[in-house]
Amino acid sequence: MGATTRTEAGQLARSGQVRYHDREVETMPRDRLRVLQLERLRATVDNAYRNVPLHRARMDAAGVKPSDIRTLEHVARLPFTVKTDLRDHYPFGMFARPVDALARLHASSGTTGKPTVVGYTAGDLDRWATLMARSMTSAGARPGDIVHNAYGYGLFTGGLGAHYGAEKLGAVVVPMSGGSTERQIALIVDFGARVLCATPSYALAIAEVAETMGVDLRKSGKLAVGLFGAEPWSEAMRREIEARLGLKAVDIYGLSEIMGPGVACECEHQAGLHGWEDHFLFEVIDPETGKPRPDGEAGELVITTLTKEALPMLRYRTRDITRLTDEPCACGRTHRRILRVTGRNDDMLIIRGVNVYPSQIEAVLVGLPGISPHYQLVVERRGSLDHVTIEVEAAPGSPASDWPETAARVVHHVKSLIGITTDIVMKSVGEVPRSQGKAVRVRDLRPKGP
Ligand code: DLL
Repeated sequence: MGATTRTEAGQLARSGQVRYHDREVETMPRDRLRVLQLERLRATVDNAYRNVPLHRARMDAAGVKPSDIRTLEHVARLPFTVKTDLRDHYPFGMFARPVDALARLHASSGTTGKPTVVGYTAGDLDRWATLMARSMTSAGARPGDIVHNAYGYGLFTGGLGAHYGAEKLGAVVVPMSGGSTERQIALIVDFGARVLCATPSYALAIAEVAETMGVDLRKSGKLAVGLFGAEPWSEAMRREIEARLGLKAVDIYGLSEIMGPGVACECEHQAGLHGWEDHFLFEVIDPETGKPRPDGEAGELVITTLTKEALPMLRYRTRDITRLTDEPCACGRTHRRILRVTGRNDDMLIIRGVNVYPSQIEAVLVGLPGISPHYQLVVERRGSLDHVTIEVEAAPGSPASDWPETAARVVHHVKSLIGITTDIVMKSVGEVPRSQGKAVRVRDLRPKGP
């Protein structure tokens, strides 16, 4: 990553080799960006304090008034907000605007209890579309491109988020949603899509189905750029998808509580995701103590919105584990980068004292001979210890007689690279469920509760 100096980055930026959606904002000197952030932070805190009883009560309890936020560092005086706050104030209790002043609602499906509901004013939607257009441009999409959007449409923010971003960019959107994979492939080829938007696991499923249909998407069709996100994925998976689809796979991050997709996105250098700091304030904290961690250290990402009207969020604990870097990027953008989100705090497995994220196991699996990168981890309690079984598919055409040797190789690699002992169950092609959206990577069979 980035041995580029600020001067080199600036020269590149001025040379016109890089395309920006809004060059002035994207390359704004950091001192000016911080002035803008502080002004917007103060307005956001004011909006939250005045209009959201929960934020007012929490700030009063902490003895903080909006006027106490005089520097960006003072953000650390504000109490955190967590996902259960949204559930506890279901459906509209955290909105800073009356519901009839809003233009749209989205919600998470919520496997347990109530869904989390988020709302947007027309202004919020416009800023979201602009940030998605900015993200798409940074990934390499251009006005006039055909954008095949396979993110799910509906309450999930992926579909409509990418849709309006592509329109704002001046691209031509194909609003596919997930599913009907064969039809998706036919349309990608027939319409000449240059940009594919999907979860990485669904992108891989598209590659696989295309191969079984005898369609080589690297040759037929015009795919050049993929914006993949909504779930953790590894560098190894990126290389696999790029090789099989013949495109540049770019990581895009976001969450509905903060906005949706487009909170951060990689540029064409694929070296971490620029967090759009004119609209969000990013912190990384120690998940145990809640104390801020310096740039470069891994921890939980905490985001404060700076321009949201309907749902201002103060120090939202994302549960996502990542690192921040303000090293200059070769593209000339000055917005700090979030390094790949390795996983969520909630998904972290502690196997005999070793902390493991599913994406780390994925990184080992992808590319090993004899298997396909379709997997699920089954976690069980054996006695007082947690145990992981990796269910992974054999590569198409690999004879069952080879499977024991393949499984032994997987066990060995996982042990030597991650340090945990696992069991492997080899599955035949198609046995591991394919995702059309976010893949289910873990089946947790451990007893619930204390
Ligand atoms: O997944 C928004 C989105 C849609 C992002 C399309 C990117 C592309 P939620 O359903 O609210 O929103 O889920 C948010 O998904 O807290 C992360 O745990 C995870 N996530 C999202 N993007 C990434 C990524 C959308 N690029 C949750 N890498 C977040 C790793 C991601 N995890």
